[in-house]
Amino acid sequence: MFSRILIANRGEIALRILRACKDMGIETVACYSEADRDLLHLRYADETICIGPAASSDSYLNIPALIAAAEITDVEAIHPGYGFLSENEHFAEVCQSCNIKFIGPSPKAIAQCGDKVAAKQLAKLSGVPTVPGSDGPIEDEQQAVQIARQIGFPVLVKAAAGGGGRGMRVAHNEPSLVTGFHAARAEAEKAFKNGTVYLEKYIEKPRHVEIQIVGDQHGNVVHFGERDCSLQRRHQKLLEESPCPVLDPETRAKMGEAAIRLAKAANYYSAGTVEFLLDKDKNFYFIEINSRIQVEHPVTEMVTGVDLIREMIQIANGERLSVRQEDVQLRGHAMEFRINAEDPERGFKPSPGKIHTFVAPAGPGVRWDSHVYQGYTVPPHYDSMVGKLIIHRPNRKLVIETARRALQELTLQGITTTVGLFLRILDHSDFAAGDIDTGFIDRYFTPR
Ligand code: MV4
Repeated sequence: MFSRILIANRGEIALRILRACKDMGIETVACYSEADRDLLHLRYADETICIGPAASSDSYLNIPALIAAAEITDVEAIHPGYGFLSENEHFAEVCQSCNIKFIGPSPKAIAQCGDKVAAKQLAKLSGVPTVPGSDGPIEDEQQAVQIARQIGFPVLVKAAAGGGGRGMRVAHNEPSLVTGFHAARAEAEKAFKNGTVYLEKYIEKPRHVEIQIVGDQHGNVVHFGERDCSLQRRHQKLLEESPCPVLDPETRAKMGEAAIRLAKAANYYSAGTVEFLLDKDKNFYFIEINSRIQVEHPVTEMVTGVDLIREMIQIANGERLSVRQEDVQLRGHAMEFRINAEDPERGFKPSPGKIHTFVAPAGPGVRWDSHVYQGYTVPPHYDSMVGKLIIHRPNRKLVIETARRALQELTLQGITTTVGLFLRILDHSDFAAGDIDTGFIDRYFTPR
């Protein structure tokens, strides 16, 4: 096993990775920006090293600084966490060429997942259902209109390099498609330096259901069930749960097998997520594949009992998956609440600042993944998530009860958070019934 790992991230995920390393007897090196000297995991790490100024581009995204830190501290591997460089094929390649193990998939698999047109083509080849649309990039507006006539409106123009909903345009008729095609292409070119777009039939009010997979370097791939991530606002997930409240065992098995076929076709190893849209008639369609550990991985850990970060580390070291598919059992129900330093009453405006009073929630069925402590100041430079509350109970109704209690226990004074919003969501009858889709938050919880 590795004797020393560099954690190339910050906040709760850096602490989560450190905890897995400690459990495994692996030494840790924590790197930090000048704005992050007070991060909790720095206190637990075997060594710490500053990698640059506050701006992410100068620190957590600075490949030469990270490689220098890895060389100076003599680590054997780097865990990238999520965000930052986690899905950067170039970084994975640089690590490889410097003889440092990148704890994630191969550079080639990262590249294939990052190109949504390529990923969709591979899905189709693997017999995974995809959304009807253009089989490849759209070159001009005439082609867009021609395909839209075949599949019927509404349609969605999507960026091949897309993420976070950028470079996406819905069109309900031909004039809006022509406008949307050019707008999506310009936005994608600006955001990703890649203006490639493709077209899909627009699925209305879908649920976002994703399958967690893990593969090893010996060709084995296992799925760990699904997460329903339909509760989002502007492509930011707020709450995730497993299992999906409306998924039957047959559809789950079909989605899991589809995800595994795709992962095998991509020679995928490490943790990954295959995203699907689920329509009102329970049809599922592949949309994209994420080649990283995700924020919401704990809900899967709770229902399966598998430590996904530990699996990633073992697999990067060349070991086999610790479980076979038949060993994976889904037990009970789990939900994750993303606690953000944001004000839902003011358009989710970030609310950084000092946490002068802090009490963590605890008790049966409660997991609190967070780097904050009393006296900690949330810096303004990064993501506003201050913690994840994960509830695991025998069924969904009990999860909702325990979540209400834990959210009431959680005390974070000095900053404004999304805690109050979650208490209102838990009291909504549609949410209680599991009747949610990607438009739920905008319909009921966006002021005015
Ligand atoms: C879609 C869709 C409807 N039809 N594709 C949004 C971001 C990207 N991951 C894919 N997204 C969507 N793709 C088709 N063909 C609706 C969305 C979508 C969405 C998906 C998941 C969660 C929230 C969403 C909010 C708006 C749109």
